[in-house]
Amino acid sequence: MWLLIFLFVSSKCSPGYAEEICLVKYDTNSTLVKLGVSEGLRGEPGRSGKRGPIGPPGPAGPGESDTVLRQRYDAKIAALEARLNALSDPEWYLATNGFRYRILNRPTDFSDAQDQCTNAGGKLATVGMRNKKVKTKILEFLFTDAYKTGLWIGLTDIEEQGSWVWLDGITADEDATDWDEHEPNNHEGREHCAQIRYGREGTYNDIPCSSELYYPLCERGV
Ligand SMILES: [Ca+2]
Repeated sequence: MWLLIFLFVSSKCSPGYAEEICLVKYDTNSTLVKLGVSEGLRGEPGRSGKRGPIGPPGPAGPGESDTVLRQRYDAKIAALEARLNALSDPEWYLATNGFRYRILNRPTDFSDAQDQCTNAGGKLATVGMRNKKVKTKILEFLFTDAYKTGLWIGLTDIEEQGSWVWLDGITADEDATDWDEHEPNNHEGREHCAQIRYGREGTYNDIPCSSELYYPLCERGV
């Protein structure tokens, strides 16, 4: 009997309610009545919930160190300062050694070249001439073929033949001074002032101080 009931219920309920359990009972006439099922069909998925709170910060990544960042900002600040200085004082070139340089436009002799630089607020170049890297940059920027006869710089052996001294009082070490090949040669015994010739990579030549062909290369502090 129970087996028959089971088979009957299964055959009535199973087609539409494959996953559910049918609830049944007998009525007073011993007829099997289906009451329903314990669960309905599965509904549509509900809407997404609200976004959760922001989580705590993660660990520090492999970024640049403070030192590197500081160097980068220092370099940017220096570049900006240089641009501002150039804008505020466009006649003078600000070199990497912190001094300013300018070639004056009138060729003259050594003595007058000194006076011209003084009148312009500087002196014949000395400090920047002792550093080849600095000198190279200065000449790359300023020494055009408009001055191709050459430039006066602040170096002489006027006081004592063969003893070259910069105008700021520093003795020029012969080995460390950037003389051109075979110079200083004191040609005809008359060459006691130093010049830079055009197209000679910034090297020095001694020349008569009275020559009026050269342009003053002036230098002044910031
Ligand atoms: Ca010479």
